[in-house]
Amino acid sequence: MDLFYSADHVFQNGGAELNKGSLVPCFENPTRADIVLSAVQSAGIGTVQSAGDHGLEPLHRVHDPRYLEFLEHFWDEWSRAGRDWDALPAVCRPAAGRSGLIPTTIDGKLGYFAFGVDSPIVAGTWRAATAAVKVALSTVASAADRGEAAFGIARPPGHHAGPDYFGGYCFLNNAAAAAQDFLDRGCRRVAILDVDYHHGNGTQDIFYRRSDVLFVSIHADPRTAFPYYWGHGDETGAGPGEGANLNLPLPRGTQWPVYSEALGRAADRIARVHAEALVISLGLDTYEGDPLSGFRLQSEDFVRLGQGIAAMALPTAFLLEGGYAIDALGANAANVLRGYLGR
Ligand code: OKP
Ligand code: ZN
Repeated sequence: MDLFYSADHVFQNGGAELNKGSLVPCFENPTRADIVLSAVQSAGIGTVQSAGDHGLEPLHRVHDPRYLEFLEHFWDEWSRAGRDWDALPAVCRPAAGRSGLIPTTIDGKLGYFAFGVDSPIVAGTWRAATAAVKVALSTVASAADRGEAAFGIARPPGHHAGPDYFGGYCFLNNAAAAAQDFLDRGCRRVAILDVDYHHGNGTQDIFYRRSDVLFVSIHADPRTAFPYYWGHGDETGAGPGEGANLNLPLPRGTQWPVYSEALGRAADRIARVHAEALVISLGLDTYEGDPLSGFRLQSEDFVRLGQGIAAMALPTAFLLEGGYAIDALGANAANVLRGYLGR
């Protein structure tokens, strides 16, 4: 299996985030990708390659140009305002607020494009986030060319980033760019299966009105878990996308037997729409030891997850999303891939 990595992920290195009302070191930090890199290397799953440059065209097809413009140039503007510290928005534009009129001051812009205050923008955010997209597109190129699976160690994660917003540690939606790239390479329909503990609200929003991308997500019930305001079972898509969105929320404390039923329902739906390629938003924060989450999957369950995904029998781009139990993160990632490969 081809594995892709970019050393530029280290440039997303925020200092602190708000957790339970106080500032704590960022859970989403550079250690994560390096732990996963060394675990998959020592498990002998495949050779790790540096992400290549495939252009960023698919990114422009899933995000609003004004948002990309903002994110690319934000740090210059922030610096010109005399600030050399991490940028955390103090406000977020509410759904009922006026949209379409972007404020002209830096603080107004920052809140306009944010849906949460948990994701510091730093000097290297654009560099790291675009590197993660390059990882995603390299992963798709391998999966599409070889008709197999490939794994991208994408960091920062992407599934909470929407058409024009960041939050939940996500800035650019790696999985959405990957799905778009499969389409641009000739697939008629692509499925995204998001197995992160948290609902992939950004991915859902990007494809909500489209029928060419099926979005399926297994996640914690949003009544009890971030991102709280998306992810219920009655969000089924809209307009031409009606029926192309499947949310499978599960209760806190969920263990493998219940999880695996949801995985079966996901597999059925993916088979029924005749998807020609699969993107896996591979969050590993469903692990019982995860410090942010509340499911109780064991390390061996990730082997079963990989087996279940292999049974879908599609060219597959696995992309890392969340997972914060640093001690087990590498083993859990390797277990998914081992299960997939039948080892
Ligand atoms: C990102 B991914 C903790 C509060 C929650 C957001 C969680 C983002 C999860 N400070 N912060 O889906 O793993
Ligand atoms: Zn998560």
